[in-house]
Amino acid sequence: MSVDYAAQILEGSQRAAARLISWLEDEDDRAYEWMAKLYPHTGRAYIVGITGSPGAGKSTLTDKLTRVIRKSGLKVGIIAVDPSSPFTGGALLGDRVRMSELSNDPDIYIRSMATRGFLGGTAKATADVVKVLDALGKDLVIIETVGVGQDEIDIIGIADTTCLVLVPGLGDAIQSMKAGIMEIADVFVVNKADKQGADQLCGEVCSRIEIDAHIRKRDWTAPVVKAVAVEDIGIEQLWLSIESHRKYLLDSGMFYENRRQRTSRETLRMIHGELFRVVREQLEQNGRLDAAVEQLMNKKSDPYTLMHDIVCEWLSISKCKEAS
Ligand SMILES: Nc1nc2c(ncn2[C@@H]2O[C@H](COP(=O)(O)OP(=O)(O)OP(=O)(O)O)[C@@H](O)[C@H]2O)c(=O)[nH]1
Ligand SMILES: [Mg+2]
Repeated sequence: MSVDYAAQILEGSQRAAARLISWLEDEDDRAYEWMAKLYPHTGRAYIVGITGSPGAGKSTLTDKLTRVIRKSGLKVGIIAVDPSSPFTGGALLGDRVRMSELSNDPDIYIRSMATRGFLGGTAKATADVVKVLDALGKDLVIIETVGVGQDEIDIIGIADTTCLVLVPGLGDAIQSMKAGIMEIADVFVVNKADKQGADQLCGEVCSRIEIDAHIRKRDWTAPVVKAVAVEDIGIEQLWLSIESHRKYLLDSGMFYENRRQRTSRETLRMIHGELFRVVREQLEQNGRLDAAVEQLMNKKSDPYTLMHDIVCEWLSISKCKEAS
């Protein structure tokens, strides 16, 4: 008899979850049958994003935060989205947490994911892994990601509460963060507060938040938490801030609204990914892509007309297939 992965995951089998996640990472079609079965059982877990520059202390914070959360009995899933960055000496979250006693706790599940090589996009793969951990019974899923590129910002779009980790001594840290990343933060963490310049950075962040509050009428004012992750300082405060943001979302109705928008984005992203895959496959197989490139290189056509023609051709082909 074949294995019912969905049933096993719903019963809490981490082995079954690991298998399904591997299929998701390999974009193996077998994953989707089980994902479809799990979908009705998802949506329960609260999702926290921890983002920031390479080496800011995200993994250390996640490790310490997880210990605090576990005290309340909540089950935690952790996804470390690793951009395989060569710039930092920071340990992979998986390694860091595995080194600590957290690794013996059966109610914690840790998974690292590389961001390279996903045709369908890292954000989609991450969103799928969140769903698996949710179905596995985790109450809270933490996603650690480096907030540098658009892809990472998309990943953070998956979180209910996004924590942005800043550190003193990186020059004008706020200015250098990619535009848009300040806006998505619900909680700011000034980590490595044992280093010089922490107070100044807190001040800068606070005034930025104040200016922002004037521009965009938001009911939630992002708190700024000062932390020294390696010394376990500020972690309880961080957890309280996350909890109060959660309460704000629930009380204001934003929790539902945000998730509705996320579901809409995810659906569009999936349709986009699948359409692109199918069209591309066909264009490559029937030689149409090569022919188009040839025309463009010889200036026999232009990309605007060609794009229009290809889409129209493709639509009529699918119409014909539908009719036959
Ligand atoms: N002084 C000081 N060092 C810290 C603090 N928090 C973390 N570190 C150190 O900073 C380094 C990077 O920490 P990580 O937790 O791996 O940082 P990260 O943001 O996860 O790094 P990447 O995942 O590589 O981007 C490690 O050597 C930590 O021990 C802190 O509060 N103060
Ligand atoms: Mg890390």
